[in-house]
Amino acid sequence: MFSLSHHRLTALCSTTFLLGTITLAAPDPAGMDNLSGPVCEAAAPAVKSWDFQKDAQNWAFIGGWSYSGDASAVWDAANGGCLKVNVDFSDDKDQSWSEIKLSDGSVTKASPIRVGAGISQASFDLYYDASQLKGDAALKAKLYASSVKDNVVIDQPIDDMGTAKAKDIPGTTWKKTHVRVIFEDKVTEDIAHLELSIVGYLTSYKGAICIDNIELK
Ligand SMILES: [Ca+2]
Repeated sequence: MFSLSHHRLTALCSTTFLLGTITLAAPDPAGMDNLSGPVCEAAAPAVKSWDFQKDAQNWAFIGGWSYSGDASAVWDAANGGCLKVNVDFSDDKDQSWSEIKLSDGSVTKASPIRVGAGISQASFDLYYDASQLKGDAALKAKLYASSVKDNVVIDQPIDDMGTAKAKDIPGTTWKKTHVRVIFEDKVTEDIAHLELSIVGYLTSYKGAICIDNIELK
């Protein structure tokens, strides 16, 4: 069930909910909540999302770790608007963790991400040129966040970007993968700083990658 796309899962939730209302002999609100709750968890609304429809939404390259190339993050009209990250791992192709840090500069202590009931997962779409990932080379990622209380509330490496199941972009060497990670600990403190890092693993990838539909929920 968890390999279904978001839309399929949403549809499944509606169906299950309807079946529940039909088959319950004596429906009571509490029982129906129990039926719909766990199944529909993945369809819960995002606490915060970025769809890059019109601009880069304050995301920018803020620095690297074991990364010696240049990088930039700019808005691009492709894919209904996305964040295009120009990377150059060519001098770091022997590194197993070469990191490009991206951050939404509008997230600060003065204007934090209000987590409400909490954040327990993150997801985003990644578009990349598969012809540049040969042999052992891979792209990985990391999510990092600190709270308004100066605690590190997310420090989550993402080793598997789902590239084995990535979809081809017809007529190109590009692929798209949907990355989703569930945190071990729910984030319950408002976020004052958020980073999404793109990590090169034994890769000399040089050029663009695109990120879209970042979601925290
Ligand atoms: Ca978009």
